[in-house]
Amino acid sequence: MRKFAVVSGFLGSGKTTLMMALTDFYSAHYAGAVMISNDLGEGVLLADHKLAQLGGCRALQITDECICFCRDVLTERLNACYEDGCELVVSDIPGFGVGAQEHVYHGLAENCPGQYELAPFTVLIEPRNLALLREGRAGDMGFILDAQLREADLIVLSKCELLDEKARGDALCWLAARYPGTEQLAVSAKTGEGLDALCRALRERKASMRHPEIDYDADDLQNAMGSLSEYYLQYRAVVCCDDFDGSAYLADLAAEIQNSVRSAGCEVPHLKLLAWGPEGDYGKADLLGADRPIELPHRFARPCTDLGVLLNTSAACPDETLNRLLGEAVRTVSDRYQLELTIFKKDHFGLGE
Ligand SMILES: Nc1nc2c(ncn2[C@@H]2O[C@H](COP(=O)(O)OP(=O)(O)OP(=O)(O)O)[C@@H](O)[C@H]2O)c(=O)[nH]1
Ligand SMILES: [Mg+2]
Repeated sequence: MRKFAVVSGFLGSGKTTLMMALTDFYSAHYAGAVMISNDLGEGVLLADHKLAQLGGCRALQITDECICFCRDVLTERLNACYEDGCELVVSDIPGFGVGAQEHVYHGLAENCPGQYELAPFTVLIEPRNLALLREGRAGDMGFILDAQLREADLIVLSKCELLDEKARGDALCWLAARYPGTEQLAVSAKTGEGLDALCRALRERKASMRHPEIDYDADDLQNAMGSLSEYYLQYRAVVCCDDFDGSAYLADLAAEIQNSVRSAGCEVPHLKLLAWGPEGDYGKADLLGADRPIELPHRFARPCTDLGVLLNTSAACPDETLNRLLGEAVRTVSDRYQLELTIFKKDHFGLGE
């Protein structure tokens, strides 16, 4: 079996965390599975990919291009995975990820007929964004969330442990009525709930190969895309004292960034901070919006003196402003902890420019 699934969904909806849990579960209970992290940025090490590696997952990354537009690279990676004995490959898509049903699924079906079994096109939505969508309070994001869900064969209500049974049932009923022809599942990568049902859906079912009616030139989509900037920073931080708490540093840095982007009137749907020591100990902090609590999904087990750090984000903020704000925040908080920094790679650009 040469199964392939695209996992789409808004920034921060839980795609990477779910793909990690899914590849582990699938490999343990069914057959070999590999995840691909796909994002823009020339020759970079993606935070999502590094996280998957630190978590011990079978993982690959595709950078530089969206998998929508680099079919040769994608098929070369897929073929290598299947030749290596793998049965299922899952990949996310960068940015808002609208259009992969057409570009990736139909592109593969037309150009590589019979080579891959396309699994249901899977779209995640997290409880908070679903509530905003249902209440008509999602603003520009509402168009994107709706367009993503209209591409779906399988809608995954992610982070489902955050909802009680009744709220979960309501959410799934609403999704079923609003997006007819889709299947819905509630899944929590955190607790493992729903993972087996997701594995079975991907293994046993096929993509619908629908042609969703989406106006890719719609002003709402173009405006939202055009307002986004991408920022990437990779550095090494060294500290002389031996009681340095890497997780406290990441949490303080995330808080400093949150304050400065909020003051600048910008929004950061998802900013990832990942740091790791030479022995594989690691910490992660996520900023999921200017007004949401900072998440620390993984903490360092021990103090460390030498760490690699990755900062990746897509933010609704002009490129130069974001570059200045993030640079200042990294300097301010690193000075507070008396860290010596060596920058390895920095990349930033506005998607509308
Ligand atoms: N409570 C809860 N949090 C989760 C769950 N899955 C993911 N998260 C958290 O949600 C945040 C975003 O998760 P990611 O997996 O990085 O989201 P993503 O969709 O890959 O984000 P992008 O790469 O920016 O598009 C992280 O802080 C995760 O720890 C879950 O099942 N439950
Ligand atoms: Mg991700």
